[in-house]
Amino acid sequence: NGKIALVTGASSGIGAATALKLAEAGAKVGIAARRTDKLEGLQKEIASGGGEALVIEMDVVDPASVEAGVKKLVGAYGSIDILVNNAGLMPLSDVDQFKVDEWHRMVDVNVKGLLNTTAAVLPQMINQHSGHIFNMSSIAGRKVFKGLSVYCATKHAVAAFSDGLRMEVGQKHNIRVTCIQPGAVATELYDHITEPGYIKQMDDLAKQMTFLQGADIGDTIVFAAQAPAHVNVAELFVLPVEQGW
Ligand code: NJP
Repeated sequence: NGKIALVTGASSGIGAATALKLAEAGAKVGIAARRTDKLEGLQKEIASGGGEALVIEMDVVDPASVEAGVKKLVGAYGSIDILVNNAGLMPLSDVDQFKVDEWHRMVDVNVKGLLNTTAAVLPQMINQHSGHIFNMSSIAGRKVFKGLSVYCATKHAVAAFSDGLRMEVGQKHNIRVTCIQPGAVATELYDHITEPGYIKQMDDLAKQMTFLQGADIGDTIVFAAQAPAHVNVAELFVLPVEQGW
């Protein structure tokens, strides 16, 4: 309650649902993404529930865009208590299909984008001597799946970076770091797969189990954010029951 949050990739899926949940819990939320029409819709939805959100047009790949977005949020509300590094994409293909552009895009958004927002927000949290950073890794950050080599590499990188970040800023700067590792969540993530074989595989997976909803992840983020100040929920590994492990 009364916290200021920044959620990247807030225009759909997990990010949008998390922004809603944080706003319901009393945070003022900077909602960042490239599709501002979607963000404006979310802003209205949050306002209709009595909450407050600020639309921030942001391409996480572009450090200048990230800097400007963070400046806008701090200018409006004066601080940032929570950063949810959520923007990401997952186009599936096998390595021998050489979709090099897709590999680069995943590295740019899933890894470099997350580093850009972290670099832009961290000085503010260090000044405040408090903060909470949530990094969106994945079940693909613990295990490798066929068709997901590069995606898994990016999500392993996010998990590794989260552990390092926690070591380096946790005690020194009183900043909590939570690595989130969801299983299958029903979002637009699967709409960007271009390989027919993998489109079918994902459709089949959706028939085999009830996927999580974005709101399920949003609830766990609110849970970790509301933990007492001395508690760092370091990892959230959240799966559909039927996905098993
Ligand atoms: O997917 P989707 P999710 N700059 O497609 C944004 C991870 N995850 O909610 O810019 C800024 O609905 C894009 O916004 P826009 C996954 O890896 C998911 O499922 O307007 N933002 C949109 O809001 C990812 O890290 C599952 O196009 C950029 C958002 O990213 C996170 O959850 C399982 C951007 C993507 O929303 C959210 O994905 C798992 C850019 N350059 C992990 N590029 C799952 N769904 O099953 C994209 O383990 N975005």
